[in-house]
Amino acid sequence: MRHIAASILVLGLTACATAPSVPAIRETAAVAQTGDAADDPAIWVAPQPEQSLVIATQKKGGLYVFDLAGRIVQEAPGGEPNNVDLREGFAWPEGAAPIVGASDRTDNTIVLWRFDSATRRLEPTPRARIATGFVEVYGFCLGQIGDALIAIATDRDSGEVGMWRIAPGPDGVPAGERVAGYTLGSIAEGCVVDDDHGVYYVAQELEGIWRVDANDTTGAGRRLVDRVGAGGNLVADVEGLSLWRSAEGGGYLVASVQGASRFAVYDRGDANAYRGAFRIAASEDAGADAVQGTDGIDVVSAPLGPNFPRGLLVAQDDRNTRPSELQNFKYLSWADVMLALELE
Ligand SMILES: [Ca+2]
Ligand SMILES: [Ca+2]
Ligand SMILES: [Ca+2]
Repeated sequence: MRHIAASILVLGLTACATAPSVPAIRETAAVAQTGDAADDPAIWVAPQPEQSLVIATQKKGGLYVFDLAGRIVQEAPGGEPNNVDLREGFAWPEGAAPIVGASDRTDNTIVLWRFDSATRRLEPTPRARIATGFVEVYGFCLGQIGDALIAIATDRDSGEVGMWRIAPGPDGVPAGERVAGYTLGSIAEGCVVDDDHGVYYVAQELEGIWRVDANDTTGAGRRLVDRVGAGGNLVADVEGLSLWRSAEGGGYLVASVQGASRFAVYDRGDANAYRGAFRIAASEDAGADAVQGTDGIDVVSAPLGPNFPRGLLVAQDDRNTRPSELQNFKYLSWADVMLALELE
């Protein structure tokens, strides 16, 4: 959601004066749909890291799969998948393999696909659709809490948050049982599950970032990590959330701050201390333009070859320029973020 309120713009410009810029490494191919169409990425880390892939939504018509060079290696048209996430090791009838999920606005379901690690292909036909009961399903993320695979989805207007436990049904088809739900009261989208800490984060776009215990079925114990406006470091809209995970539960929470075209970074630990914010500049070879008005993001800490020695961050770019093209995603080296924000 985009608000062009003068006060927000002024706030954003003031606040981002202090945010250092980190150059993109490259950009993906553009999506084939006009307007605001690219939305949210999920990174699949391959056993051979340089073969890793980025699965991303084109929210008017399907999924794209990009390689680390930014080339389209697969398209899976269908539906209106808004946010996407994945987890390894789902018990498919054929054996353990990654599960990919998305929030589909055509029928307000959680849609689930099998990903084949061996062929590096997403099975284009979904294996299951789980009805959310929402008026308009919006945000989506997956998590593994102990033995339980969980899916979290949000409703666009009410900010309702629902949690489903996902498990293979008797026929091997993934089935979902709703296990928690509550309403934030206004638009909420981005979310991410911290499997190791047993919590998840959800972005209420106009308010801030909430941290919620995965066992808190009513959301009553949720804590505001950071807020929009006075007393906070955020500017509306707060969009995608992701985690850069290091050993023993360390690392960082990253938030896409659309209203200021910047990314806020917090410690992943219990206190979620604010570590600063950065912007994404054009790549040094000028092959990729800077990021404006960012939406969904994903980040991994696994080394993915010489360009991404401390991991990869993928960010949607609202305006893909130089040359002027339809929307796409930018790739960033997390090592450059660590340098810019003096992390570790
Ligand atoms: Ca979005
Ligand atoms: Ca741009
Ligand atoms: Ca470009």
